[in-house]
Amino acid sequence: MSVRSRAAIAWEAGQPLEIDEIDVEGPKAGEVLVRVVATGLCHTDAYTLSGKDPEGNFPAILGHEGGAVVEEVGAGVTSLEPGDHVIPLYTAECGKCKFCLSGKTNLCSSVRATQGKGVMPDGTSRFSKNGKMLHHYMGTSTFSEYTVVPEVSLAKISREAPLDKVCLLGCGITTGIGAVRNTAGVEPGSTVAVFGLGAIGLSVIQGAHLAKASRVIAVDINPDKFEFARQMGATDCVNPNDYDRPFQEVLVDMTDGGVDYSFECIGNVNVMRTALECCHKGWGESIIIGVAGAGEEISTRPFQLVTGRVWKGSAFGGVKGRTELPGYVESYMRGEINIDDFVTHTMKIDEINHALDLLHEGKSIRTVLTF
Ligand code: NAD
Ligand code: AHE
Ligand code: ZN
Repeated sequence: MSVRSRAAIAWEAGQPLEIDEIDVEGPKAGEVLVRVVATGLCHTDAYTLSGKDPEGNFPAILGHEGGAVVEEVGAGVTSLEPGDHVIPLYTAECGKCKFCLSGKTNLCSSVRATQGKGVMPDGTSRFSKNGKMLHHYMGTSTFSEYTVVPEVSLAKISREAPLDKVCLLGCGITTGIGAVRNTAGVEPGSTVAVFGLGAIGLSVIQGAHLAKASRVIAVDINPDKFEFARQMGATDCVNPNDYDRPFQEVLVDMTDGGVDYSFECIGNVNVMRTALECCHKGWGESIIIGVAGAGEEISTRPFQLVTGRVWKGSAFGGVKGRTELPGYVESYMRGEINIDDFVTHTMKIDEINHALDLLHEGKSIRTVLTF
């Protein structure tokens, strides 16, 4: 049986989303139908809509930062039941694949190949509009009130947690804090530089502050972001446009030879180079979080690596969603993680194109959309 669902449809790259009703088919074996209560809008949604994502499939239902309630489970689903509160995961956790069993990564291969093609694991879509197939996105598609998600892509969380806040743990906040803890392993007393002060960079700052970094240098070309960065724990705020020499030199001079850790949270390959080269000789590590467009590549002099700097990347902060996300929710409930201040705007899904404008204009950190 199918349900009618209010959704934001991405018909083609570079066009505004259309708000309309779509048809959502019920869950097949191993799948779960959920009602999305709230969803954040992440820069990655805008990136895919722009047409720069090599995995962008159109038409599609975008969205990957949701808080939801289970409506119906498909055959064979044992870990969830109707009424459970969940966060959809774009990084699944099956617990059985080579990746999950490696103990070395949070990446899971169980549904990733079909997820990238915009379909469910059986190769088909549950979404349609007037009989025309619509693609899924990142295995989550939270810009539809009803969405179908593989069981392995749902983290069950406390029913007490406000879904219009903890939805941001579905991407932005977990990604930033997780990158500090899991990918970099920032130690107390470390020096840190954070490039890009959106929800991701600000969450890195929050994570670095919680990890007791001694110095957290926040970098952005939009100085309006600095006040919130300070609130999250930044000790210095710097705008590269205020300098007329290579910015890595500025940071190296500021930090007696370079930072211990840097994080690129923009998706700009030139900034990625700067972020690597501002790291301390011998041990500095640079973590790439930002997502770059199709065909873009990073470069540096290999000597930067020969002399001990390390280049790494981080997906979903290295967090294993089903195992660890419930703990992040509990941490928020205990007041240890700030989510509330990241929600700068709330609106109905009907206004999502306005939310996209605010993100592009640098006027929002996160807009939370409800149905
Ligand atoms: P955002 O648009 O809210 O923030 C980006 C910030 O970068 C803005 O404040 C902007 O002013 C700043 N910026 C832009 N160009 C700059 C430059 N040249 N120098 C300094 N600052 C600059 O985005 P967001 O939602 O925080 O996402 C940030 C990036 O992280 C995006 O590329 C997104 O796709 C990516 N992302 C990756 C993961 C992951 O798991 N790897 C998860 C979420 C988001
Ligand atoms: N599809 C793109 C890459 C997009 C990408 O890197 N996604 C990040 C998450 S961004 C969330 O806001 C990620 O975790 N990737 C790991 C994965 O398995 O997708 C491309 O270049 O093809
Ligand atoms: Zn995201």
